[in-house]
Amino acid sequence: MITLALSKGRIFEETLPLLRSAGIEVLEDPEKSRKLILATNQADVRVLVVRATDVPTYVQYGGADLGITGKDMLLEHGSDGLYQPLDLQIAKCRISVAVRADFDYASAVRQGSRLKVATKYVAIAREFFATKGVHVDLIKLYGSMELAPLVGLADAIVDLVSTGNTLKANHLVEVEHIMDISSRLVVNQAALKLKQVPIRRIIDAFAKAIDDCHSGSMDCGSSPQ
Ligand code: PRT
Ligand code: MG
Repeated sequence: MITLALSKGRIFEETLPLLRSAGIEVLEDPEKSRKLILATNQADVRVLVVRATDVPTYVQYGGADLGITGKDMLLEHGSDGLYQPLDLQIAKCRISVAVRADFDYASAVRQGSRLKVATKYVAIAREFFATKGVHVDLIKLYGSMELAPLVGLADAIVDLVSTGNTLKANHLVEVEHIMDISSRLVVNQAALKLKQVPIRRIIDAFAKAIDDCHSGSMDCGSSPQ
């Protein structure tokens, strides 16, 4: 049995065409079903539905053989013991610093002010501001970061941006582009040794599907950005 860990939402949606090109069809829609283990048309392949933040953990400890997770998750939660053979180039976005449109970020940085920064990405934010030599107080949040500057909880946020519509709707502006993010295929090292043939087959099929997407010979849906 080969077990693949996926999160619901954009990663699941954007993984379906890759699975299809590997000959794998997921038999149930995780948005409609309450099942957390989904069967596929291949008797020896199943999909686990887990929280995006938990995908690396499932694969690290062998609860799943493979998983698909954002680079943001790997940087924030670590990637020890994970083999990362492919950048799948799906669920693309960027991680940025944003502030209220009326906050003068450049002069706050120039003056060496201490910034209050709210984020779910504490490790990424700490590293970014340390490299820049900006002193920050980091406030850990678990969602809706965009709210923090609006109510005075923080001067700035570090969050994912794809279309920019969420920032715009909340009168925030992007002031730093920290890095580009996309999703990665991660593989449990022991599983790769024990189930080399079927896992390699999936990796190769995904690699071919990414090439086909880029050459335009396959319709891969629309990925933002
Ligand atoms: O939503 P939930 O709390 O259940 O889980 P999650 O937010 O951890 O997961 P999910 O499924 O939302 O995101 C999973 C992965 O998708 C992330 O780890 C990223 O690698 C990737 N991804 C790509 C994104 C986005 N684009 C994205 N735009 N994840 C989140 N967003 C959010 C962003 O945080 C912001 O709130 O969308 C909003 C901004 O979108 P725009 O289009 O308005 O700019
Ligand atoms: Mg989300």
